Amino acid sequence: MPRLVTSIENLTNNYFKKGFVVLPKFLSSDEVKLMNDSWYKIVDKYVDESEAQLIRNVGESYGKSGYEIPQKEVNVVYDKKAVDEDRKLLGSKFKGIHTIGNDLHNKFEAFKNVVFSEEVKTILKALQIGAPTVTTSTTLHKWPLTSSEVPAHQDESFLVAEPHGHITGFWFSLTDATLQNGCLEFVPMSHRTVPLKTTFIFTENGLKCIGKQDYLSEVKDSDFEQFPVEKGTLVVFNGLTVHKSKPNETNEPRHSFQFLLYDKSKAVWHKDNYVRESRFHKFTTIFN
Ligand SMILES: O=C(O)CCC(=O)C(=O)O
Repeated sequence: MPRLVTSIENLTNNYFKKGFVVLPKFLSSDEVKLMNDSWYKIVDKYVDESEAQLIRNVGESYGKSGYEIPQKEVNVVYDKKAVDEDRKLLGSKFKGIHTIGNDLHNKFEAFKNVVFSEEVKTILKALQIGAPTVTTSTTLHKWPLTSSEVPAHQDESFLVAEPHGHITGFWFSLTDATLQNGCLEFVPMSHRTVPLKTTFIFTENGLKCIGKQDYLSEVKDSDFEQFPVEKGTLVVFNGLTVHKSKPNETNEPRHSFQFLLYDKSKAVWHKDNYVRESRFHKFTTIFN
């Protein structure tokens, strides 16, 4: 069972004031191990060794990019440095994976048990999220040599529910996340101070930028605070909080799991979102 080892007051104060809260020791070592074993088995069973289906940060030459509507039971996005010009994987099918998803919360016990746990429900109630509806759940991996940065962003740019302000992310470290391997970095209070100026919706030509192109140009490097955490830590953050993570500069991989939800009692999911329901991917409301 996950554990909440902080007071509700500390939880809500940090989340509402700073836009995020760090909750150490939320998962036990056994739970972390089950989740790590689970994504490994998922890749082993579902992922084709021959070529990368989806590639992140890709140039025109690959034709396809990570920004396609996922069409498989399990969708894996590779880092660009993990594939050659012909989309062939340069190493094993594990190394160089950026994300595995996007529906782990519905399909695989190790993730389901955490997403629908009583402790997560306690947090959602404390944050007054009336109808928390999970839209996507993925593991994210930073492998040595292939990982690149996750650039500064607000999740609400890519997950659009209107009115804005009703998206929350739950991020779990499945290894220690350190200053050297790409821990999370946040701009404190940015959920209040940095207005959402850009959203991306999905068209037949890929993602279309709505609003300002010079996305987050006013945010400076020095505005970010780094949050190294031990494995098993949960970080809960507001969808408007600006965050990023650097590449992994070590010889060991960094793994994490995250799920993102919107409050269906207060906002409506945009029909042209990149993340959408399909026969492979269902949104699930945690309180029913
Ligand atoms: O795990 C990371 O490094 C970044 C995660 C992130 O940006 C997100 O969950 O929105």
